Amino acid sequence: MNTQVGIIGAGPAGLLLGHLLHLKGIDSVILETRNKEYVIDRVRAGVLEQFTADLMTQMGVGERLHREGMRHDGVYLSFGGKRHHVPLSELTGGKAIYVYGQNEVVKDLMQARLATRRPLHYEVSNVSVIGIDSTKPKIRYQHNGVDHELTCDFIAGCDGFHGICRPALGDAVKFYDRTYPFGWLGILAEAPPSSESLVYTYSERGFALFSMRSQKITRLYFQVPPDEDIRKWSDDAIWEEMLKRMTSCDGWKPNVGSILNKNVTAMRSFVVEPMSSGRLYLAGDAAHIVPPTGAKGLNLAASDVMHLGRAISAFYCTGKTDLLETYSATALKRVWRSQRFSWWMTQTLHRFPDENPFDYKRQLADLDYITSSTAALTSLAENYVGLPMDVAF
Ligand code: RFL
Ligand code: PHB
Repeated sequence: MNTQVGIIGAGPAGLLLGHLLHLKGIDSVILETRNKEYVIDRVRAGVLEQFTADLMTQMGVGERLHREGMRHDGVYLSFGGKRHHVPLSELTGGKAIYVYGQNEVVKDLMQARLATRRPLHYEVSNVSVIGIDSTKPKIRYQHNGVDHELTCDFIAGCDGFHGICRPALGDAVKFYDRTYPFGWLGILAEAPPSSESLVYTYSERGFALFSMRSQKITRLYFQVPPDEDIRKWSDDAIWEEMLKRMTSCDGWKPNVGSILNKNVTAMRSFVVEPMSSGRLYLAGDAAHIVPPTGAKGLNLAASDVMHLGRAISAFYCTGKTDLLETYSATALKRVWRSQRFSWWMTQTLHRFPDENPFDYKRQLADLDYITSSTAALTSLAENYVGLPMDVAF
């Protein structure tokens, strides 16, 4: 079996890349270890940058995003019991964020893939890559109990943080990482959002975040120890803690409702450099992880694949490899900027177990400065909606 681009992983990165290549008439095969329902049901990202929304629109997969997604022109930072509004659009020349679940993004992209009739195989196993330094690298895998070998011109490693592609880069790569001494306990609740904007709260009891998925569903998180056992938290205890952290002096608090889903996510920052070796190119979480505080992970996956799609398409149009050669450096520039922002949001809004009263006061002073300086607020806003980048593929 042959294809032009073998794509490993059918999360947002793999599906977006497959569609970008399709729009350029380039053939691909997408391989995914999980089943379709699992990939759709995973509760993950909720916030798309302006760039990601524009990319989806220009790729022709943004129709439902614009119909059902929620455009947010602002966000709140809450500390010392008070909510402070950050007018994102006013500070960034009209840009915004879009609250649209990763589940919905994935559904739209699966639908688009199906319509192209190009291959997307779920529940594959024993995936491995071989010959990445040759011009015909191969992917070996099993599907429905049968062994397959797929010969490709290029392989895209879109298989997330625990995939097999990053280890296949070999020994010449370098890792940069940091783990955090906390995780997030996240819930989906059947409760109409009580605020039109997201609320990031820094309280003495630790970080909490109010977000949403629709007019009926609220998404909430709070900081817990990294290895917290979710079974320790009854629904009542979760709401009690959520309300203690989030209720502000003006009486604002989230609406309480039945909890549909709850889990704990560990937090880390991670980057591999370079993001490619031979004809294997990584994109998305396979190459980097950001703590979710800045809402950047899926957005970085989107910017990676736009660059990779453009580089591969330039190769087929002109035979030139220059964009492929600079892919890693180009992608990493945005990755590091998003790492910086996500780290900064995380360390500003969380309580650290080893902090002392000085650190707590310093964090409050940081938040006080940000919310009282137009320069600082503008910097926050331009990073949060996504640093400027043109959609070009
Ligand atoms: P994914 O989504 O992990 O998809 C990788 C896919 O590869 C499959 N796979 C394999 N397939 C074939 N062969 C193998 N050997 C394979 N090994 C693995 C996996 O089954 C999977 O389907 O990576 P991708 O596509 O790079 O997408 C990245 C995003 O999923 C991730 O960055 C975001 O979810 C991060 N994130 C957020 N990002 C945002 O931009 N905005 C947000 O608001 C936001 N909030 C979040 C988040 C992540 C969170 N968690 C749970 C980590 C909130 C949370 C709580
Ligand atoms: C979410 O809605 O899941 C969400 C929102 C903002 C974040 C992280 C996650 O920073």
